[in-house]
Amino acid sequence: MATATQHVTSLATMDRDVSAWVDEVARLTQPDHIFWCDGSDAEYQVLQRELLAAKELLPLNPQSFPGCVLSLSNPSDVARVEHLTFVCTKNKDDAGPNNHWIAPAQAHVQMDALFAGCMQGRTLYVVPYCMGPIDSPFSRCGVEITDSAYVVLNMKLMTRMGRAALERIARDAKFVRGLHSTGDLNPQRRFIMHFPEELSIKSFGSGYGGNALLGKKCHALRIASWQARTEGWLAEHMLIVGIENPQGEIYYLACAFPSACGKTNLAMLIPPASYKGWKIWTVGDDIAWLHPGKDGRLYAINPESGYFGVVPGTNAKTNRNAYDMIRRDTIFTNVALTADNQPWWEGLTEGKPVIDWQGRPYDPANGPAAHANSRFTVAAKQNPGYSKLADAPGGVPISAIVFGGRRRTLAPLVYQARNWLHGVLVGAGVASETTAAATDAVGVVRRDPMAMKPFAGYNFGDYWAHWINVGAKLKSPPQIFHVNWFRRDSAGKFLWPGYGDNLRVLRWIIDRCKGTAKAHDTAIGYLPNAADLDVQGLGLAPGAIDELLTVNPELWQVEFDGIQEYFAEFGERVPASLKAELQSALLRVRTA
Ligand code: GTP
Ligand code: SPV
Ligand code: MN
Repeated sequence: MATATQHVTSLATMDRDVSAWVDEVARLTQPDHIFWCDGSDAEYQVLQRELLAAKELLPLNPQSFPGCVLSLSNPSDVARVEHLTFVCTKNKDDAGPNNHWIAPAQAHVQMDALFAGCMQGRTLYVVPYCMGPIDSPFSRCGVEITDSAYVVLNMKLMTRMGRAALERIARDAKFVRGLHSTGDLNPQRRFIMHFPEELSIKSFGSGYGGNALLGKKCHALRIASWQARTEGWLAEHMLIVGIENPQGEIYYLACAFPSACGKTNLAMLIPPASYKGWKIWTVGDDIAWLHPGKDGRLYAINPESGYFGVVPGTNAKTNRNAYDMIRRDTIFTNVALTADNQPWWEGLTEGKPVIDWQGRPYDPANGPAAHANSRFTVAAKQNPGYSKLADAPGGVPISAIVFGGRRRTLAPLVYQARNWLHGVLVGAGVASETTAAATDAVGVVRRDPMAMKPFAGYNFGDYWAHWINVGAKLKSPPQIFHVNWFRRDSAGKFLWPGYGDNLRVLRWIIDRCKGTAKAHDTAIGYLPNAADLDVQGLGLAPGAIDELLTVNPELWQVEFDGIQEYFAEFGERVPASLKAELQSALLRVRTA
């Protein structure tokens, strides 16, 4: 059990509102101990040792994976639970058809009944955190109260956590209140509720990822998107990457792809061997907060300071930087083990599993050795490509916004929107095959506007209107694109090699922003001609590039009809200009 009396006296008196809230929560949840987290490395080590001693964490091979540990979660608790996630606004329409909703008063009664006495015999951890660089005007703070030391360790890696955050909270006089308990991990008693009007979150019954690390999806997307609308900025499910060309110019891109659709990999891309002098700088891998700047450009900060990344598929060939980065001081969750206690997952080319992610002797009949949504948690600074501007208070200027999804058919490798409004339509029209990042069925195409279906904290109709308004404030708005790395041939094989070779597509995107790359106009936007993309040395199958760049107007008509039906669910809240843009898009495919 953690005892840290010196923390209690100093941190507990730093902000009266935080202390009062901690007292109130302690009265409700009745913990045996209260532990204020200072965010120090020493504290991290103490908590990790306690979890190892309690066998809640397993040690990994200290020679090959120093400082690394393994967490095996409850098998019923392995991903976000979208059907149990709610946005509780006073007015149901403000949450919109894109969210599950319960009236706030009822939600509080229901959640407080679950929280009553739930921390008896446990420690209540107070986790002050800052989303974004401590000294950035764009950053926003919160406090997570949790009874999970595993959550505390993750929050230490994922956010600026502890004393400095609490000092900022005392200055800001404002913070998001996030209350979390793992409860008894009974899926019948699991809910993640958001109260954007109160800047608060209550999460019970899960210890996993986005359900439990409340700074991430709950705060930095659902609550922040609501705050962003009232304050004139955008909180988005986007990576931020800087691409440096051999001339030393760096262009920053913000890319929104749905969960497990390639953000971390693109943010850490390794250029193909033929791309001498090109460098990639990672600013963020999952979330971007975007602000119109005084110069009329759009600026991005990454509110996080670590990565909670998908493990399967990571190897020395697909992502050398990620592969190297997670060999020390990393928390692995739900991977398998080799005979010599190294972590193992599907896609690794060396080693073999003997224990699976449920702690059983590995048997292929039980399915994959590592869970498909197994994750690494690691400090961003361990990334060899960590951007020098990742901590810049003002963020980085964005040249292009790129939407994408996982589509076996239809969406070409890349296309460019005509202008901001058309780009908003392209984003609102994103659809993608579902993945193991959430508990529902995998591989089903669903509408996922701006990759924000699970994360927008308010009505999508209002959200699209807000996107249009933000664009109107920009003298030099980013160009908007759409990509699809996941198009397949008739045998089900990916047509595009992906990973590092995606730089070939990003290069065209950057050159379009500079005005130096060619394109041709199609019914859905500007596409490169096959000759405009550098595919030298790829050894693509004959005809593959043509297939990757095909636009089939009949199929797109069906797609746009689907978007129209989807928009209808949002009724009057869909901006008239966006509906008109969709009508022009429909007309173009009908006459193509
Ligand atoms: P979240 O953390 O859930 O938001 O996911 P993400 O968008 O960061 O996805 P990530 O980069 O972790 O990739 C998810 C899966 O897609 C992994 O198994 C990757 O190996 C795989 N993947 C990533 N990029 C590509 C690509 O360009 N082509 C192919 N075929 N697979 C990819
Ligand atoms: C996602 O699902 O988009 C993630 C993982 O980034 S989680 O933090 O669990 O939401
Ligand atoms: Mn994500």
